[in-house]
Amino acid sequence: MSHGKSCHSAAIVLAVFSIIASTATAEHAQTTLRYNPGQPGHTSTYDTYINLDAPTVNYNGNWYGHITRDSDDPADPPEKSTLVRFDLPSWVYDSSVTVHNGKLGLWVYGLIDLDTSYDCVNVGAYRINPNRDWVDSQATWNVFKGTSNWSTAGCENTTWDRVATADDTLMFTENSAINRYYEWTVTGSVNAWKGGAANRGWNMRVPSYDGGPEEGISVNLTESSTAANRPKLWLDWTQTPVADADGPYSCDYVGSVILNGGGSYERDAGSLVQWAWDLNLDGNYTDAYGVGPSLTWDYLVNTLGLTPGESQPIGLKVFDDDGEWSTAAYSTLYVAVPEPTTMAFLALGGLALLRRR
Ligand SMILES: [Ca+2]
Ligand SMILES: [Ca+2]
Ligand SMILES: [Ca+2]
Ligand SMILES: [Ca+2]
Repeated sequence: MSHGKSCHSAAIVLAVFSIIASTATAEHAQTTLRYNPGQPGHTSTYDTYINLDAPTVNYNGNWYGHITRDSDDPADPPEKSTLVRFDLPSWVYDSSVTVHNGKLGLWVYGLIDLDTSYDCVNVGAYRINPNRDWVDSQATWNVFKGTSNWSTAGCENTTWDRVATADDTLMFTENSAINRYYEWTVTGSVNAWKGGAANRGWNMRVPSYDGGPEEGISVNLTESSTAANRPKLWLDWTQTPVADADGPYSCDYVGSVILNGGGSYERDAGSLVQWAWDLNLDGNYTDAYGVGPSLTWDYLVNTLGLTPGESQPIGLKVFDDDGEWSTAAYSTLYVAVPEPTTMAFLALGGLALLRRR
């Protein structure tokens, strides 16, 4: 029975495919995109610090920023906060791209009054609200641009200026090493922007500390002459692959046809690991597997139920080493009719042979 044989081989292929798929998902090859000002891949970074003690002064143009607190009362604002934003290229927003991990890196060159074993400050990355289109050369403790005031000075209003909960918070103590990058995990914010919220970057602020005199950290900003020490954003991302079903195809009566998925490709690092075909277009991509499967007329007609004499749509989806499927690509497959056409063709051929004699 050809039916039984076909179903059996399909089941084996499916089992093998399951093993390949789970292995690929575990490896999850990803691409890392790094934004370093002045380095390849960088577009634009904007930053400045703002200062409670000088609420109308804009500090853009300085190579440094401060992130401090000097009030024990958690209801009070911090002393100095640093605003930072990175423009992202348009492809990051494409639905084919998934950002798995985003890290904001700031080069810490100094600790401010962290000099006893009791001293500690927490520094968090708080996403700034979409309606706060702050301008680096204008923002101060009082305004986010021009004469537009923050709802609460210092970008402190958790309804209108920034989110209430940090993407990530790092603790600094007297033992924290300086002259190195510290990285805040900011995947949530990057995905919020991918989801449609306008990107206004982060307010880097101290939500809490051990108390006492002003404490905090000092960081290099975009104006730093050392490009390697400027703010950076690392994104680990994957992109779905692209299927190409090629064709159109034609299968002779009791012959076979070889499909060609070789034009399909992976868009990020890594490779394709499976090609899955839907030949009766019932939405199940389980009719054939592989980049170039060979299919018999008998399988197409008697197992899949394709109608001889018609050109029918077929679909291909490809699966990559990141564990992601492409969207479907389509082509057409013509399956030849059995006897009448074939017999007529043979008869005509025979006639032509006869006439040549
Ligand atoms: Ca700046
Ligand atoms: Ca991929
Ligand atoms: Ca990949
Ligand atoms: Ca199918």
